[in-house]
Amino acid sequence: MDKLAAEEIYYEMIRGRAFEYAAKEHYMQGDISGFLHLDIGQEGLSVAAIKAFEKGDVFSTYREHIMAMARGISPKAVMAELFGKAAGVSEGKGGSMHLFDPSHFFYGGDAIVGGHIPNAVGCAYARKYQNNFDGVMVVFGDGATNGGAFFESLNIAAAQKLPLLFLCENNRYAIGTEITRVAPFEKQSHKAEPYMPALEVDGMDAVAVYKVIKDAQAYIQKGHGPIFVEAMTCRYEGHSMSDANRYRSAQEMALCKARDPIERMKRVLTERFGMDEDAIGALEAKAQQEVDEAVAFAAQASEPAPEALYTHIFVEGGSHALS
Ligand SMILES: Cc1ncc(C[n+]2csc(CCOP(=O)(O)OP(=O)(O)O)c2C)c(N)n1
Ligand SMILES: [Mg+2]
Repeated sequence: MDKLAAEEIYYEMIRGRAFEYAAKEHYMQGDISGFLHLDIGQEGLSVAAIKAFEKGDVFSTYREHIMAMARGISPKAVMAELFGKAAGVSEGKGGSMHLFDPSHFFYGGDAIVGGHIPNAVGCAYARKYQNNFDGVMVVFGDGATNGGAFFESLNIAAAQKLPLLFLCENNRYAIGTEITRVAPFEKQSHKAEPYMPALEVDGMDAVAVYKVIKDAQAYIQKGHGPIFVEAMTCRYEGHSMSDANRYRSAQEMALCKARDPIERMKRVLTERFGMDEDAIGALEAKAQQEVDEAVAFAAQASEPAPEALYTHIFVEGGSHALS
């Protein structure tokens, strides 16, 4: 990774964390309703994976604000979506879990755990049919790997040699359920091993994530078929805003935070690329300003018009094949 990429990734990580704290605050103030799942602690994984997967299509879970922004969707459009405003990326009708923008080849956000994995398989099938091997990346949690759709997807992706990158964000919890209570092993990559190459990476290390995803995309682009990457990570907050996070001890949380991805990336910038504290401070100020502007934008934006209730329900005219 060169200095430019490292700086960009660090910037988007700190902007992501500031964004998530702002979303939390505005949720508590009642500006945001519905569900809200924060990605604090997992920023390095979200940003580096998306930046590394340069071309191609992305399908994600509901913990996707930072990934959507890393794909190029503006913080204003994401925050406005959280506020339920018409200027939101899904026109205010999707909310936090359904950030959807085909112009950025970013197809959500899905509220159904693992429900988006078969959708990504379908997209990968279409891309192969179109002779396009940039690939599809599908991001899901450790909990999602216990569902039937996940295994069916591994099977068909391998049988059809589809250009599909499975990225498992293993934060060891599905809401309050610790992974070994519902799976026979900690590493979910074991489930993929019979079907395809399965790699592991430290999800708290953005530089390592960037490299492994670049390599995985190169593998797909050669037409070898699917590949699986498991990134071990840690979320700092509760599962969603209604989870007080009481099932993890203070000691477990301290161990998590000792691996903080932002502090780690900051050390890459200072020690490897010689950036000084002033330059880093300027990035932090800029990130906070961008988030403040996104909140101000979302707060003053208009609600969707009542007629919007009747659109985006059925396919309206024309072909909706992937472009
Ligand atoms: C099919 C389905 N079952 C259950 C739920 C309720 N639910 C929402 S999130 C979640 C946990 C998923 O955990 P994981 O896949 O590890 O993702 P994480 O939240 O840790 O990122 C559950 C069980 C759901 N949304 N969909
Ligand atoms: Mg999980």
